[in-house]
Amino acid sequence: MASEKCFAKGSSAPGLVAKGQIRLYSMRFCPFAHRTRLVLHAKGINYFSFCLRHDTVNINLKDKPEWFLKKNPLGLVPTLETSSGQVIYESPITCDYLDEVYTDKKLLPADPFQKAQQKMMLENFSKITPYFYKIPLGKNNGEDMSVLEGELKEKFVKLNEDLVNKKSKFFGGNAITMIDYMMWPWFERLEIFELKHCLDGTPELKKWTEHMSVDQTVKATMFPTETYKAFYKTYTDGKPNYDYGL
Ligand SMILES: N[C@@H](CCC(=O)N[C@@H](CS)C(=O)NCC(=O)O)C(=O)O
Repeated sequence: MASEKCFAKGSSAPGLVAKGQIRLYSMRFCPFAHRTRLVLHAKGINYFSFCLRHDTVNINLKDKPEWFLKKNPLGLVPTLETSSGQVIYESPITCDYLDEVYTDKKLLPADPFQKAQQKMMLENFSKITPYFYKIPLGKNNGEDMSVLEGELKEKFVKLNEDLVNKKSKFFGGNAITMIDYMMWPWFERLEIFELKHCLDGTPELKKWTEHMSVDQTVKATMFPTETYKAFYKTYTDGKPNYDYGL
C-alpha cells in the first residue's frame, strides 16, 4: 500500500491510475470522503481484492497540489478518478457512481420509489450537517449555542420518528443501505463535537448508532476517538495536521 501521507502544493502528481482500478482523492478525517470510503469498503473495492481495487491519494486541503486543482477545479475531496481519466466528485455522486459501476452488493434499492425516499432523506440530512460544525465552532468562541443545539435535537427527534414509524433497525430497512452510510460519518464524530448528549431523547436513533458501530465496514473505516480529537485540535488551531498518526 502506498504512503497515506498527503500531497501538498509543489508535489509531483502520483502515477496514473492502474488499468481497471479507481482512485480516491481524500483527506483522512473528512466526513464527506468518509462516505466514499464506506461505500468502497462495503462493496469490496479494496486494496486486497484481486479484481476490484482502489488506491487512495490524500490531499493537503490547506495547500492543494496544482495537479489536483486541474483534475477538480473545486479542489474538494472526495474525488474519484478512473483509469481512463474520468473524474467524479460530490460525495453522494461518487457513492452512487460506485454503486452503479460495481454491481455486487447494491447499496441503493432498485425500486424507484425506495430510491427516491433515500434521496429525500439525504436531502433532508444535508440540512443537518452544518449544525455539526456551527455548534462546536461557536462553543470554541465562547458563544451560547443552546438555541442551535435545541434545533439539532429537534432534527434528531424527526430522524428517531422515522425509525419508529418504519419499525426497522436502519433507515432503509433491516439491513444497512446507502442512506445509513451517507449519514454515519457525522454520528461517528458526535463525541468529538461534544454532541453525544443530543441522542439522549432519541432512543431509536441511539440504537441505530449502536447497530452501525458494529458493522464490519464501519469498524474498518473508523478512527479512534483520540485520533479524531487530536486532529480536530490541530484543525481548530488553524494548522490541520492531515498526517496525524502516520
Ligand atoms: N459537497 C461536497 C463537500 C466536500 C467537502 O466540503 N470536503 C472538504 C473536506 S471535509 C474539502 O474538500 N474542503 C476543501 C475546501 O473547501 O477547499 C461533498 O459532498 O463532497
